[in-house]
Amino acid sequence: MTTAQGVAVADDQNSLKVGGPRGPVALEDFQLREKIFHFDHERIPERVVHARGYGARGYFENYKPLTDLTAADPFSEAGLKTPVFTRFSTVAGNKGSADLARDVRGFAVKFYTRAGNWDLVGNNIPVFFIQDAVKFPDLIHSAKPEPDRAFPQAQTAHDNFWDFMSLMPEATHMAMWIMSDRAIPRSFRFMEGFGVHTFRLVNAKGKSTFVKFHWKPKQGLQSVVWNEALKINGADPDFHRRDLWGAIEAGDESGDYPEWELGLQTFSEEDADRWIKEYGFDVLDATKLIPEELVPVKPVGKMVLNERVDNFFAETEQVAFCTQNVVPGIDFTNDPLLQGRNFSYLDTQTKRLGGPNFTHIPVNAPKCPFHHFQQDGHMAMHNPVGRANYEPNSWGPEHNPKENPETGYQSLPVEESGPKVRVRSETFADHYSQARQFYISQTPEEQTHIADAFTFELSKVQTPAIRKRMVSHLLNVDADLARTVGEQLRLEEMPAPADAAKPTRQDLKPSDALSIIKNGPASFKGRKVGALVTDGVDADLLAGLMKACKAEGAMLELIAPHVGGVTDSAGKHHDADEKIDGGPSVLYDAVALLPSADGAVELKTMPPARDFVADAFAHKKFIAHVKAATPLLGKAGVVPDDLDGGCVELKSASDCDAFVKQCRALRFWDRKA
Ligand code: HDE
Repeated sequence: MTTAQGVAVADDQNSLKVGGPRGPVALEDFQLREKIFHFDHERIPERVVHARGYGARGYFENYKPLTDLTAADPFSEAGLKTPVFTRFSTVAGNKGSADLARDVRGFAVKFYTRAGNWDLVGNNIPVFFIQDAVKFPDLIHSAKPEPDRAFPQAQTAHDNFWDFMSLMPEATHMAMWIMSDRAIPRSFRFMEGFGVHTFRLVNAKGKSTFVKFHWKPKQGLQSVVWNEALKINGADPDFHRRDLWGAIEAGDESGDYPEWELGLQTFSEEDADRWIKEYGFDVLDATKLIPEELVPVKPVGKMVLNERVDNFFAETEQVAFCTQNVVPGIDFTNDPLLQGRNFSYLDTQTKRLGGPNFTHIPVNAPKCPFHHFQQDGHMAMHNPVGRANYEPNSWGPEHNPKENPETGYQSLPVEESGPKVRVRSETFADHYSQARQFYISQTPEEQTHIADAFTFELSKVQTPAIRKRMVSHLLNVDADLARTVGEQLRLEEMPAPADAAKPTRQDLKPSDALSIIKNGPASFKGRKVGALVTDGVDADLLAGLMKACKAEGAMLELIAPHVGGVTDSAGKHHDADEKIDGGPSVLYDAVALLPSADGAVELKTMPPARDFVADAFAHKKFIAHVKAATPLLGKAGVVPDDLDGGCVELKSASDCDAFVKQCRALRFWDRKA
């Protein structure tokens, strides 16, 4: 061990004292002062939004050359692998907030291409709250803790947020998404990502095509239910980061890493103009999406996250994404939200990372060669060599970078004309039709979750007029939804529908792509079964369940009364992954109750064991159980009459396969819980 100056340290346990071991500490103790000084400066400002995040390294693998569409390097060759760094995040909470907040998730990918860094800074929801960047500070102020009281943390369930939302009709479509289960994903691995804005792809000939970017998780979509989210936040506030870390760690053994396919919706300016007339949405309006039924999403490559970071701060905290980091072949559109973002990211990073040289930090530096005359500033790591530091100059050729019109970035020469105005486009005026389309695309179960989420959030709102105003917008989305929420809030009277600039279209067809349940996984791969075990657990059954999980690519964890583990019926010892109060069933996708007869009697007396069972049942999880678990089920309020098709009795090891296959449906939604 040395000091930061490289001087070897002889004693790192004691400070330097004058007059013997009980004397005052000497100012001269440079070793102590340096250590404490550095510690005092460990924190940097957290991101003003998306503060809580988790990142990993990986690669993007391109399927086929897309040179017809774009000159962008990652799409230039079949099989080309471009290194990436991806950071997932929540938006509103601070750095230490819990992972299962009801919130949008950030989905930001930095591609280290051979032509420079390209950042696709997206979210897990394809639309946004607002249409113009000028409203972003208002939106975020309203969502963050209220300024006088500094609560609630990482929650939108408060007056300020719903006050703002109910005064901004354009936010209604997004309100539907954040009140859906999209805002409480089971894992980063099981959620989609979207570039949100319309971008441009530009080919080598300068031909531009509009594009929307989509990430689709290879293992299907999955969310938790709200009551689970509330409990997960207590049991494991790091649920999502632990999940990603664990999944990549498990991949090191199995070779199966978290994967997403990148898909493109491509379309022409003529298509875009036509849709304004036909469907009433403008592709420059970030509160709208393009239904996949209208423009299918074409898969073009896949992203694999296969490396955990070596140091969270160095990479995940210091990574700086920016929408204006584009490479030749990718260009912007006039989406006013995107234009505002192009300013914001660089600006905020200069403050957060302490100066203009944050591109020198390894996670932010391009992996391709780079040469420029930017110099000096705080913490300059790449310093120019030689005499030339301006252009044009007559030095060189060494250390003297020159511009290159052939390979250099060319902005698309888009023609713009007309007056300079501070107005909102008429084509952005339909605020409800796609909100309705989203709602009618959900399964009945998902519609119930949306109504319950609105009810929960608006029940935390203390001002009745705000609750009512929000319901007035829902009346423009769907009368049944508005009525259900109104009744669940016990509104004294239903408000009139909010004034609408454009009437809600009733002719937009449901889109299956918008539902999570309709886009679940084909297998139970990557999911987790929690088995509640005690001494005397049936050895054959346990082995059978382990085998069935392994065959499916699922994980099995053992939860026991003591962390020291259990001894099975054949006398074999098994370590426990969790002690019962540290491993509630909300942390698992399905559960197995495998106590011995004596064990069930012991578990019956333990509140966490009763909660384990009662929650699994209420959250409509698949439950495998042995006969001996009947008294425990009963104590948790699940009597024999309640046992439905989602509760599977394991009589022998051969039943385990069928149980794990059944779990592919993820939940037994028909349960009357
Ligand atoms: Fe961001 N956003 N944003 N945003 N955003 C930031 O940049 C901003 C928006 C998104 O993991 C900040 O480096 C404005 C949409 C992600 O490091 C800041 C507007 C989408 C991340 C900022 C938006 C996003 C950020 C804060 C409206 C989805 C986290 C720290 C015009 C397409 C990136 C930082 C990471 C972060 C500004 C709207 C995604 C302040 C002004 C829409 C994933 O610059």
